Amino acid sequence: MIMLRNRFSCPVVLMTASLVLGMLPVFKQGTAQTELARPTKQQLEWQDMEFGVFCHFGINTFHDKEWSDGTLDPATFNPAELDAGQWVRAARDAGAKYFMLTAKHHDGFCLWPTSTTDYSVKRSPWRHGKGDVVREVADACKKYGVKFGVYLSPWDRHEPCYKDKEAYDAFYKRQLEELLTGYGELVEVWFDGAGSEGREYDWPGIIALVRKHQPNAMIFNMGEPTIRWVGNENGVAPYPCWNTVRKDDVLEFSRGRGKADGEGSVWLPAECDARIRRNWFWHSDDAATLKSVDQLMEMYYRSVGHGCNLLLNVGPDRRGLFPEQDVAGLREFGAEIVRRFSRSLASTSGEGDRLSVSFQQPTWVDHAVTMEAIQYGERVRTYIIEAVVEDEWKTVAEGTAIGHKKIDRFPAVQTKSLRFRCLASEGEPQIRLFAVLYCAGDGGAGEK
Ligand code: FUL
Repeated sequence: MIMLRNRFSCPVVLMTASLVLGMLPVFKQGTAQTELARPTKQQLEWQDMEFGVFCHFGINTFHDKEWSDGTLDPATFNPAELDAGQWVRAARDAGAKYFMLTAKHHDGFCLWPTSTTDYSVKRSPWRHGKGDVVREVADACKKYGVKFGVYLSPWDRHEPCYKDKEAYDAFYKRQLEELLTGYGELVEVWFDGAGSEGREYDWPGIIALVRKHQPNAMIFNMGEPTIRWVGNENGVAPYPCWNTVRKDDVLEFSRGRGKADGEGSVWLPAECDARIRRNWFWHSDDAATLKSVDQLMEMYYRSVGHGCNLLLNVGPDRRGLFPEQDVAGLREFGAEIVRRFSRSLASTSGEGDRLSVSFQQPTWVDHAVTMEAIQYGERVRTYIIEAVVEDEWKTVAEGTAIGHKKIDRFPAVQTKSLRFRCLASEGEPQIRLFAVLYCAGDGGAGEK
């Protein structure tokens, strides 16, 4: 360990081979003077998870469909080998910290034995009509230490009362309440806007239920959201992807509009949803579309690496299992994240606009991971990362937003010193982590 001082006389500890993932330094500086928007404790915890697995499963799985109209026969739902443990283990082994299940998609078919409709697992041959997929996934998540959340489509193409706004609002809230009260702690509730264009639901009533039964759950994108949709389904966040939005914009993100500019008063971090294959639900003919580890890593750089959460979908097949090749793909992806990011060459943290790390010997470096202590707001507005090359400071990366995390990759340099310099900020920068790494093998070409 080497002790240094930055220009604010904060002691800086250099930990060789310290962990970037997992063992983050706890940052304890508490001198915020500005009135920037700040995350809640729940948002902070949610952002720290970074990576989750989305799971689209239901009646569509048995018909090679993405959207069905609510008329498919429940008798066709029969995932005879269903093993939720296999799904959740695959997610956990890839490093996912949360698991989101489609309890009901737009077709209205419920994966739990709801009392609200018989268009559910109750009328299927699976486990003789006595099964509950939501329960099995919730239990598996508990067993494997992965947080659990549900997707409940507001748009319902089966339910006859859908055309009667009041009746359907009451119906939907009963469904939601069953999920909110029956399956332990939920990390997130996904309200999908698709199909609901122009339709108003009883959002005050819906949100009140979430707050009452699951006060810690994140609310995705509708009603009174606490997290927002990133605006595409490719697992890619634009850069910069600021965490704050203006009050008037909070509901615009579900309409594919909305602008996050760093000046807003509402903390509303983004989640990037994406598919490991071409489709959300499993299809018999799309195995060849499984994304490669390189494609998934690109996604990772542009989601987690831009300070957002990545929610990567895997669809269980008709057996009720994640297909073996998807499990292998997830495993490879997780292993590559660990290979590139689990060990930094040097790292530091602290307050102020300059942080440095040094080596005794010239060392190859091609990545930097920088995190703000966002409990104090998103302060950094412009920064550069420099390395000493041939006795001169040379800029190797530059950016605007950092927020929860920014991953910078750059052509490898051999250097004895690197520094982070904040060129513009709102208040004093509070840096939770500045780590440098050598990941050779990623192409080393910097952000494409
Ligand atoms: C969209 C839906 O229409 C897709 O089927 C999928 O569920 C995706 C996550 O959200 O809005």
